[in-house]
Amino acid sequence: MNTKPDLFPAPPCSAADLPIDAEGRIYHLQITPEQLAPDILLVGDPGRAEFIARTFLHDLEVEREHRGLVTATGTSCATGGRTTIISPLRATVATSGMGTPSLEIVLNELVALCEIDFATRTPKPLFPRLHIIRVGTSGGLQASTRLGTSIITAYALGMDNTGLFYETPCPDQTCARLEQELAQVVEKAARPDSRFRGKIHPYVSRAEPAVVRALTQAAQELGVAARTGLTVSSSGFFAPQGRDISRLRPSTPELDRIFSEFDPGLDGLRIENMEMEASFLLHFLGGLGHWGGAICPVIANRRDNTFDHDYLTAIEGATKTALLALAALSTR
Ligand code: R1P
Repeated sequence: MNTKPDLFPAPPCSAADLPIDAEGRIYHLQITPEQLAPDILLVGDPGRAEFIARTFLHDLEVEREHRGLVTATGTSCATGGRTTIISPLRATVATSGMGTPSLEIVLNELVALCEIDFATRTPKPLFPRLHIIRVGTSGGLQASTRLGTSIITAYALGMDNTGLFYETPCPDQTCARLEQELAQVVEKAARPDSRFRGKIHPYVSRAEPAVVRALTQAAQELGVAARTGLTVSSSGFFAPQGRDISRLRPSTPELDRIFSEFDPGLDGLRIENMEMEASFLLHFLGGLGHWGGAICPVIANRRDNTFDHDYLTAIEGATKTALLALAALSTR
């Protein structure tokens, strides 16, 4: 893959812009370019990354932990499921941490490991396309969604502002239309006296359609309960997701209800879930020509106020689905 031939030759990245240690490892993830596989599972929780590495990968080439970020590369040979056995897939599992600020660090480093020649600190003329699927937890926004159902993201609505720092063209007309409509919805939802009314500007990103198809097919093959829909990525867990537990008033209350009632006008697709990372993942990867997707089981339903503390089975199902999808997408 070579996405930017017109920008060559590019100047080397400085040591301050791209910190690399004496062993040739990138600063936060502490792995070398050779230790990254182009097929990647990305999870928020470092414990989940360790669990996936232990349970689904063998012949580990590397397993690092630095600043709460776990990164491991190994081989996945079977997704389990009913009858589906896949041929060995070299895969990396990495942690994003919680929220887009941490994810922004991790994604930039994953892409740099893929695209930059660490010896010269300049872009490689050729590099493989990355396939990165987020396996996360989320809150369901539709009352009909049972706890444990995996939501496959078609579009993400970015209520964070991390994506606004990266210029990318709108991937399609749907993104452009939704951005306009959501700006009005969010402004209207703000308290009339809020000093922040009109200052929250959502951006909309699209999952790579081939990844959505691969995840949907994999879930069907494995018998994993899944729904496709839109995902709201919030800038926090409490007020940004409509929760009101502190003594400060939320500037924009009831965002969970407002998003659950919004009709995106997409053949019956609804806003299905809320989490904190899909927006930037899809925005950043889409702009670079890498492929991104997200599958996030619903562990709380915000419409009927239920919560499932025991969501490991749902995470296992989503992980197997993501690995099977990666195997189908892989250009090995
Ligand atoms: C909040 O509890 C965290 O859980 C969700 C949110 O996006 C946020 O990161 O995802 P993970 O379970 O992948 O961390």
